[in-house]
Amino acid sequence: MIATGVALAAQVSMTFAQDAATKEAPAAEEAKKADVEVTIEGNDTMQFDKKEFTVKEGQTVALTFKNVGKLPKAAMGHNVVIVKPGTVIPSFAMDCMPNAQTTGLPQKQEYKDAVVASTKILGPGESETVTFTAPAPGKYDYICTFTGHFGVMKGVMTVEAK
Ligand SMILES: [Cu+2]
Repeated sequence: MIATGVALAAQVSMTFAQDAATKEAPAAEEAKKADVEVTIEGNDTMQFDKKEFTVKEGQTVALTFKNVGKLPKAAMGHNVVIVKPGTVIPSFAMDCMPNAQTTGLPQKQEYKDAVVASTKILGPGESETVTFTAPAPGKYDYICTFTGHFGVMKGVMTVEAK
């Protein structure tokens, strides 16, 4: 009787575990739930195909970034990092350089705090979707933080009031 009870308990907890796994929706599902979808491409000539986009405060934004280039990631990796208004871009980008092959994110706390949304550094043919809530109205710069790219790979996200 006791043994049966243990077996039953084990079965129940396994079922719960499966339920939890099913609830973790993949990136594509997340994107569908977003209020707005934005896709940006980066290429081998260090260009974003989209230099500006506009969203509304409070919207859920699914941002997909694709590296459509062919050059190896070590030479021509790209990401998208959106930063708060007032961020000094050259200083911010310099602080990201040590992570140019991985996250592309800054080291210093003040710059970490300035990040609104970011993808990791992507190699050729890779893409990533990140979902975030559009912050307060304003103009938000976005750049690629791969070493030396921020000067040309840049754009502006405009957030309008609701
Ligand atoms: Cu880049």
